[in-house]
Amino acid sequence: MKNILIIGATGQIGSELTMKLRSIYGNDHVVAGYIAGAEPKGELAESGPSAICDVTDAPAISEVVKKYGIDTIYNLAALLSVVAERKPMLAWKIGIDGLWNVLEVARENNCAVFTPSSIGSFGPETPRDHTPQDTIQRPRTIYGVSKVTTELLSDYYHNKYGVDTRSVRFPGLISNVTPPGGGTTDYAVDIYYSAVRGEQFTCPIAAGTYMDMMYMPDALNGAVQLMEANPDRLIHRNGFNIASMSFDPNGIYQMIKKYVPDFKMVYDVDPLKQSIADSWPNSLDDVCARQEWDWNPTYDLESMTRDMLEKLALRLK
Ligand code: AKB
Repeated sequence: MKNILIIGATGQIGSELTMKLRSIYGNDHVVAGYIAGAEPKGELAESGPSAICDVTDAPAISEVVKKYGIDTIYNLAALLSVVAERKPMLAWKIGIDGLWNVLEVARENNCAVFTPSSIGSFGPETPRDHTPQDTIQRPRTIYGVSKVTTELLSDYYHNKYGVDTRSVRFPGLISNVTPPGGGTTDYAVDIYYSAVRGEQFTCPIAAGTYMDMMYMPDALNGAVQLMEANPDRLIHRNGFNIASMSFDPNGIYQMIKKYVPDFKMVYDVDPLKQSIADSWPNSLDDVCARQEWDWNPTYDLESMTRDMLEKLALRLK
């Protein structure tokens, strides 16, 4: 049985991933790591162990790993793209100094490590459509620079020290549980809240801007499936392109309108978000993930929209 530590367990991905991992490996085997001020609440707090575990504090990570006999770390601590652009040094401190801490503790304690990369690891010189697995990565954002570094440093620890590092390049993640904070793709979550509340949505991204997106259940399955994958089949490690849908603001708006006919959207483009979105690919080619570890997402825009509207309507009632 695995013993897992999630760093960033109360964030957008962590809050759902912790519960999923507990349902697979047992509640007592999954420790929710959090920072002061972001304590787990409700089911997350009650269903299993939790511990203060700041990614910038190497001794604290080491202590938790030893105390719980951890063999696998999901390192989810990061600032998203827009907020990182406003606080570049903090983004680096959390994303890269933090990653060094995690990788060193993993090396000393023989842990496997999952650290997400992103579509943000690509830049304007990258082929925009069906972006290949191995291609130009010259991002213009600090978020992207830190994600490319994450991939390289994780590969370095695997090649040099044999640490079992693995990662995926997540697209914009859409979930009805914990909202994202400070990402370029957040509009694709916020739009559902407006639709369910009966409010007009003001879109910060221009029509015609395509980005890869994914429903959270597929993203969580991908992370767990990759960490369970047979290492002999892995040609790549950090990080795999994964994809399930690509749309622009009008595409998601029209899909929501099919179920909420009175829904209205206007545009008020945010220059920072737009410039980031313009530097990212339209859609990734995920053939390597499909071949090397059987990646196979289940949601498309329509099935995700039906589920988001249903779940949010129940929660916001
Ligand atoms: C962001 O928009 O910053 C993230 C991402 C695509 O990595 N959701």
